[in-house]
Amino acid sequence: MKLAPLEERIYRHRCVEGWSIVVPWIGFPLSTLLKQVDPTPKAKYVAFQSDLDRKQMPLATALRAGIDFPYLEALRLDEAMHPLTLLCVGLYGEVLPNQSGAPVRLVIPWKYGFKSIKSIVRIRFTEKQPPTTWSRSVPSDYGFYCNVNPDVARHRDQSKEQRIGVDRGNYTATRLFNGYGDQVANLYAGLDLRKNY
Ligand SMILES: Nc1nc2c(c(=O)[nH]1)N[C@H]1C(S)=C(S)[C@@H](COP(=O)(O)O)O[C@H]1N2
Ligand SMILES: [Mo]
Repeated sequence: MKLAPLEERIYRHRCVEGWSIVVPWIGFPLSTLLKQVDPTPKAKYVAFQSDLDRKQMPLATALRAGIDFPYLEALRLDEAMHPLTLLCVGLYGEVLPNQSGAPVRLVIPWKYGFKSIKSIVRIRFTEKQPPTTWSRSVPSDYGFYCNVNPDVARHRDQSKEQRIGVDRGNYTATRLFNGYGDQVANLYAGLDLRKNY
């Protein structure tokens, strides 16, 4: 937390299950941390791992939860360095509570919520695309990128969403890149977003 001044960032959060919310997060750009490390040119991706404490988390098994643990996520290096990608330590003016991902989590507002990995204990640079929990578990639904995209259905239609506490049974149209396209679309120039979902 001493690396940079803490900022409040008000972002839309879109879960792949069809709900959305606006959250005032607190943190600083992930790039601030990554720039301290000076990776070699071989570093193409950044891999993240969540805490797994079997004593405190006895139900964190593939049998009980349907996914493998520890929870893993990853970004391409340019996505990780993007100024919108937040290393987050708080929300609503408070320190992150455990269930929201204490002590530190990611917030990547143009991707489905599950990319915003919570309770990070390990960050690595890699040369090859790292495995991620959901793409390993259900590859037909979850690719590596998982950018919010109303035109690519997954286990459910993704063209609309319910804003918690606002839509009350109605729906709001989902926007490509969760509405952050003017800032991030250039990261994916030339990439077929249907194939690279
Ligand atoms: N370690 C870990 N990170 C995680 C998850 C998880 O199960 N474990 N769930 C993801 C999903 S599906 C979403 S929508 C967001 C939810 O963040 P919240 O709990 O702050 O609402 O966290 C993401 N990060
Ligand atoms: Mo989610």
